[in-house]
Amino acid sequence: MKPFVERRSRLIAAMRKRGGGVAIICTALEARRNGTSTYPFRWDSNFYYLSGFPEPEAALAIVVAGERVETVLFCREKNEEAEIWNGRRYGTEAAQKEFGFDRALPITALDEEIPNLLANAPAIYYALGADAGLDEKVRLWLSKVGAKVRSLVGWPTQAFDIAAMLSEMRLVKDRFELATMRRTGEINAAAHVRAMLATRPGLHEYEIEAELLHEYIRCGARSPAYESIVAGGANACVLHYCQNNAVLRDGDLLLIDAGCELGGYASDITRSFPVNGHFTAGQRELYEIVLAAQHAALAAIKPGARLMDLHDVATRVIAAGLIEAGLIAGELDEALSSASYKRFYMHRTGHWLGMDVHDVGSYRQAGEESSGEGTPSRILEPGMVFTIEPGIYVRAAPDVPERFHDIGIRIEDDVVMTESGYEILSAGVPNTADEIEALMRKR
Ligand SMILES: [Mn+2]
Repeated sequence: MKPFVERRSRLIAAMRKRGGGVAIICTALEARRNGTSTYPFRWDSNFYYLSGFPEPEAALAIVVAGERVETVLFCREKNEEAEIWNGRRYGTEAAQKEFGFDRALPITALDEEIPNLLANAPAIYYALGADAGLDEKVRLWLSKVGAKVRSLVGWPTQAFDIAAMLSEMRLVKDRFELATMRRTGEINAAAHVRAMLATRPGLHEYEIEAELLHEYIRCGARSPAYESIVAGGANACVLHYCQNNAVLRDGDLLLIDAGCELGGYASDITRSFPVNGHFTAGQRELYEIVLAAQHAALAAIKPGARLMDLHDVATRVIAAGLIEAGLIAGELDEALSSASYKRFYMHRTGHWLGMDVHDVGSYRQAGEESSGEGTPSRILEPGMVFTIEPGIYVRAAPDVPERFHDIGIRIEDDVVMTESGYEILSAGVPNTADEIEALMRKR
């Protein structure tokens, strides 16, 4: 309960700075899969970040009026019949106590109660434009307040985007979040090791995917954080490949980009390794470039560095490597300014990581104007978690040496910025070519 109460206090302080008002945060809707089946329920990240409340059909209201603060949870009521069929519910009474809210009300009272809370409030805080259903609800709630205006009830004249406010909070992880993310990273690393040990020619990509899922679930991370990419050979050159149904071939590389979710936090690791346990000369040549790019990006992490600096140094190493390998022509500076390397390295080197795999948080440094050289990138601060994932993707083509055909390599690790440097959350899985071959010899 403690981290959630702490986060609510920080949000309350931020609302007070803006003159107070009422914040409304709803959890996710259950999504129908087909027939009478639903997708496994996953709460809304912002709602869970503030409440810790795991059930569907719930919302949170926070009222800040001067010194007065009230937190109200709306949730499902106890219902014996429903609980016999679909499982236990907290109900309002237990939820209020266990999750530390001032009040808990039935979710069925939401449309009636929110207008009462909004009456005389100077501002409303919600995720502006994020969901058509919520936008319509807000319109409805406000119109109900408006109907009372003749009886001298004031209505909110300002709206603040609570998603933007929470993004900034969520970008810097607290110690509870970091503890969870360390464990998520450990489990994911173990799963990638398991996948390497299980790989051999003739298996299907999905058989390796099953190894990942086995390890995740066995360790209590009940769901992948995103669709796993298990891509052999040329499939690795499809950045978001997820069919995972091809047969693994002797002599090919296998690229796995997969992560589990634990306690609402994502891990995100990519490894590229030989199906038969031995890199070919061409594979190793490109692998060493990508690894050097990752090391260069890691070395660039220091107080005052910007996220984009890591991309710039990684890109420099990759472009130089591509020239050396004969994949692109010309001088390094020319390759960088013309972006000719983008034929083989077309994505960014990293993204924020947290409750969402591509986590919230602005990539721009607030208060700095664009210099014309592009937008000033975010300065790294302790507690920010991000991935470093350079790659090289070479599809077969007449102008490409055959030893590089259909090779896709990405090396991705998860990093948290600390006061003195950084900590790698995904260190439990080998990432040099020699370490990978050594591990795979144990098969
Ligand atoms: Mn990633």
